[in-house]
Formats: sequence, C-alpha cells, structure tokens
Amino acid sequence: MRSPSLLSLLSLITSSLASPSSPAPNLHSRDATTNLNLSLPQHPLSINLKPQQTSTRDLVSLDGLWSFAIDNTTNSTATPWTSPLPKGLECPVPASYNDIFIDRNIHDHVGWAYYQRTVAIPRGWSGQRYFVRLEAATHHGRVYVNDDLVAEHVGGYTPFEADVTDRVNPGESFRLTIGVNNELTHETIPPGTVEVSEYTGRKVQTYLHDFYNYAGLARSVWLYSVPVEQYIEDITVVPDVDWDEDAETGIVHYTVDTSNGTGSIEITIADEEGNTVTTASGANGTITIPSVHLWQPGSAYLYTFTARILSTSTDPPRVVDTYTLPLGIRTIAIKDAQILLNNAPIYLTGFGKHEDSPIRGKGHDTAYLVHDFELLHWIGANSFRTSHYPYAEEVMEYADRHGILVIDETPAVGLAYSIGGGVSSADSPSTFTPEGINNNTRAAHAQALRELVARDKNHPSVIMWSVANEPASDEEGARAYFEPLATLARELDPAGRPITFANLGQATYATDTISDLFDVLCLNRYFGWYSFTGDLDSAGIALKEELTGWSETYPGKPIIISEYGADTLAGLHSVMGLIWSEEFQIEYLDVYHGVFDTFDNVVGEHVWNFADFQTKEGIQRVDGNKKGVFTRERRPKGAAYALKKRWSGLNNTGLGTE
Ligand code: BDP
Repeated sequence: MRSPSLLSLLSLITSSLASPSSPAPNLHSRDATTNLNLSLPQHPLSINLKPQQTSTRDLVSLDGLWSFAIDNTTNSTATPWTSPLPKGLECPVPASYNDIFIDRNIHDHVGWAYYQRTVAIPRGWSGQRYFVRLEAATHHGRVYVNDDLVAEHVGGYTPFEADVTDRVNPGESFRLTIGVNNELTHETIPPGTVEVSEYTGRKVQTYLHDFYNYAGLARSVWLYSVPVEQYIEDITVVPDVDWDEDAETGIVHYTVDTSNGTGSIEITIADEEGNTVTTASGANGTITIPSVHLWQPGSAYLYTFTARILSTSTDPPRVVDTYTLPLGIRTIAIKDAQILLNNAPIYLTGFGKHEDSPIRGKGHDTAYLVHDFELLHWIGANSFRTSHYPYAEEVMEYADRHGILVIDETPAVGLAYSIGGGVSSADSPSTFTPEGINNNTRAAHAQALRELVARDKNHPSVIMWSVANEPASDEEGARAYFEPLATLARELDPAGRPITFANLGQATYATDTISDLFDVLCLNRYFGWYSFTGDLDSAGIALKEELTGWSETYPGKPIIISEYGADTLAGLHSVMGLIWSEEFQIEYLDVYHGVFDTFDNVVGEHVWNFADFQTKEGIQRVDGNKKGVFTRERRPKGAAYALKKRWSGLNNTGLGTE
C-alpha cells in the first residue's frame, strides 16, 4: 500500500526540492571518498501507472488546442494567470510552443507560459477517483483547477498528476490552467543560467547543452479515473529465465501496489494468442512460464500481464480494478566485457536520438514515432539511447512492441562547465562548486533518476540506465557527486539493469574518476571533428590509442561508442572528402568502424545523431546540429546507405541478418 494523499506528496516534492530535508555532503573535498553521504534526500514519487482504459477505468484525452499566453513579467511571484486567458492565441498540445507562432517574443520567452481549457468530468464518474495527468511539462509545471493550485512538479521529462476528485463533481466543468516554466538554473537538471538583460530588462537563458531548450506541453494531457473503492497504483515485473532447462522457463517476480482496500489480487499471464498460460494470487510473488517465448530484438514477443483486484464479498467475486501490462521475458547481464542479452553476446547498432521535429519541436508525434522506427528497421539499427532525457512513454511502449533496445537516459546533460554544446572553452570555471553544480543540483538529479526508473522499470526494451551525458567526470568533486547517484540507480531498479553514463572526450581513461562505479563504458568521441578536424588519419590513431587505454584500465567492462559523428550538410559533395560533405561523413564513420572492429570489448556503436536537430541560436551552428544520418525531415544522407550495408553484415545484432 502507498500513502493515500497524492496532493500532500506533490507539495512535499516541491518543498523538498527547494530545500533538501537532510544535510547533503560537501562535494568539494579533495578526498571525496571519505566525505560521502550516501543518504540522498528522499522525495516521494508522484507517478501512478500510465493511464489506460479498462473495464474499471476511464480515460479522456485533453490533447488539442488550448488557450495560450506567456507571462512577460520578470517577477516570478506575480499572480498566476488562472482567470480566463485573453482571447487570441491557441496552442496545440502536444507540442513545444516555441516554433508554433510567428513571434520572437514567444520563441525566445523565458519564464512562465499558460495553457488553459475547460474540462468536463463525465457524469458517470461518481464512485471514481479522477486525476489530471501530464506526461511532461518542461521544465516546471503547475496545475490549477479554477483558481486553486493543485499540483506542482519540477523536471521536464517525466509525468505527474493532480487528484481533482474532491474539487469538481461528476457532471461539472472546470477551468484547467497549466503553468509551464522553462527556466534552467545551476540547481536544475539540466542546468543553465538565467540573466536579466541590463538593456531590455528581458530574461535571457543560457545552458550547456546544444539542443534547443524547447518548452511547453510536449506530451499528452489526460483526464482519467480509477475506482475509489480500491485501485492498482503500481505494478513491478522483473523477468528472469532459467537457462538450465531443455526448454527455457520464464520467471516473473511481480509486485502489485494498491490503494487502501480489502480486495484480493489475482494475476493472469496470457500469450500473444490470448491464451492464459499461468495465473497467481497475491500482491507479490513469483510466476513461472514453461517453454517461454523470449523477447528478442527484432522479435519482440510480449505476454500480457493482467492484475485484478477482486472483491470476494459477492459470489461470483466482483472485479474492482484491472490493469494490463505488456510483459517481455528477457535477461540482460554483463560478463567478460560483453553485454549478454538472453545469455548471448549482443552488438548494439544504432544512434543517439532526439525528440525533435520541425514546428512541433519536442512535441510527441505518432507519425514521426512510427516513421523513425521504420528507418531504424530499414537501416539495421537494433538500439538507441534516449539522449539526453527520458522520451515519451509511447516511444518506450513502441520499442517494447518492435524489439528495439534502449539505453534510457536521465535529463542530466551539461554538467561540465568546460563544454558549450560540444565546443570547448579552455578557461572555464570548475563544475562542482556551491555556485555551480552543487548538492541541490544533485538532489534534483536524484529525483529525475527516481522518476525515470519508476516510469520505465517494466519495459523489456530498456536494457541499461544512463545516469548522465558528458559530465565533467575528470574534475574534482565528480566522484562525490556521482557515487551516491550510482548507488541510488542500483537500488531503484529491482531488475538490476546495468548502469552507465556517456563519457566526455576530455575525461580520458587516465583522468576520469568515476567509470569504475558503472557497468558499461559509454564513450562519446569526436576525433576528426572537434579535434584533428578533417584529419581522419590522425583521428583513427587517436581513437585506437584511447580505446586501448580504456580496455587496459577496465578490462572487464564492455565499451559502447555512444557518440561519434560529423556535421554534414545534406547535398554538399566533395571529391576530396572535405568536412561538412556527405563523403566526409561516410569516410569518418568508416575510419571509426575500422578501429571498433579490432576490439572484442567494443560491443556497440551509436552514431551521433539519428537526424539533424534544432539547437540554441549561436554562431557555430547554421539552423541546428547537422550530424544526422537523416535530415531533420528524415531524408537519408549518403551515410545512411553506408551504415545499412555495414549493419546488415554484422554478427550478434540479434536481427537475424548474420
Ligand atoms: C556532444 C553532446 C551532444 C552534442 C554533440 C555535438 O553529447 O549532445 O550534440 O556533442 O556537438 O558533446 O554534436
């Protein structure tokens, strides 16, 4: 059972994020290991299971056009805009708002923006408890029912909810206003800095990652109901396999959390034909599935796990609540510098991606979702990383159904003050300081990790957690910052998935201070682009030298090259293979692949990036980052065909092409 009052939890989250309840350790000691406080401040979670329509639950989409306004005042304590918004602007949900309107003021806005619409609670919902659920509000959301604040959440890429049961009766309507704030500070994840221009008085946002800081309601908003009597709050399934049998036996450890009540819990597992293969009773237990169909890349067999609460006060028993979960049975382990998926080595092919498309920005779009996965399939990719934040839950579900492996990343990107979107500045300040990335940043980071694992723990597609992208892991303070987070990541996942982080080029095997805390070495490398620009001979030698160093320093750990790539202007050709041309991108990848193939412990290659994507305005990029193998509109560059050829010939990708 979990705590009954969601609202009190939500306010607790906000207040505890603002001022951590337990004193956090000093991150800046020279001897970091003696100064560790492993007890990170605890924040309750505000996430129930993703809403679904079942015989006991209702689901109403609140997507569509909402009234919209931005708050141009610099005073963050100004009265929230809960009165009816001025007529005029309508903003689509889901979508980032930045590129929708032809208005620089909105595009560049820093601060609160407001979405508003009228919502009716269906008449038939008496006897139900009902929630407004936001899949994401980037980066800080507030939910108002008429004039009252009912929920608040910090963190732009994970869901949260407001229980509105006691505020609006079935059959009544209310004004739903959602405030969304896009400000990033040194204590948010991802971090940034807000300054006020002395000339215009306008807020200006800077940040350390290159992708554009899209904001708004980029994912769906729902109104949904659950039975008041008792409902299923959470389900955890941990799959395993007994390999000793002739026919493999699937094992499922499960836990069902419910609200207070007296019903009994029944579990059914059905196969893809809908036949029940096994049943169980009780809030937790272990179920076996003889002759199990394994979940594999490219062949994603999914069972259906159904949990029901039954009231035995009637005969036959009455179903109080029911929820179904797709269930993939597979194992993931690290052994002898290999990643074992279902007990066999797997080689990862694929990309770092972004949620990014023209006009919608980071808005979830099912057409792009399906088309992107079609392209992954076409090119022979078996995996991707959710660089640099958790993606929409629909993406994870689609990966489950289509057999794509996912390295699931937190929004902790930009924790290296030496980097500005991939372009180094030599005399940058230290990263881990009280004025920089500090204990409060780490508390926000820990909360982002908790919410990521809570949301995605049941997905068979998720094979690894990435705790951060390119932190300054070579700087003083990095170990004190990351050691508790690595411990937390292990504690959070009952399935014990491997953990990793994407390592920054400047933090080499000789200077990095945290890689021993992780299971898999994910390395982002840009020899030939940010260093040895255009000189692929030197790039190949430097890459080989570095991989040798990592292999010797961490002999048991597998290596994935989690980023390598070159900006490429689609349609630009060069007979001499000069940089920015399609020929250079092909040659660059080819040099890297030649080196990878000489290392048995290199077990994956994720090209940066799947597609061109929008970046912050700056003098180093022309209309975004062009390292895509596809353009932003998803047209192939020459490298797409080269990758397709290579990946279709590789062993151990699990795609049946070898
Ligand atoms: C890496 C970052 C990635 C950038 C990439 C680049 O991890 O987010 O987009 O560089 O500069 O440092 O293309």
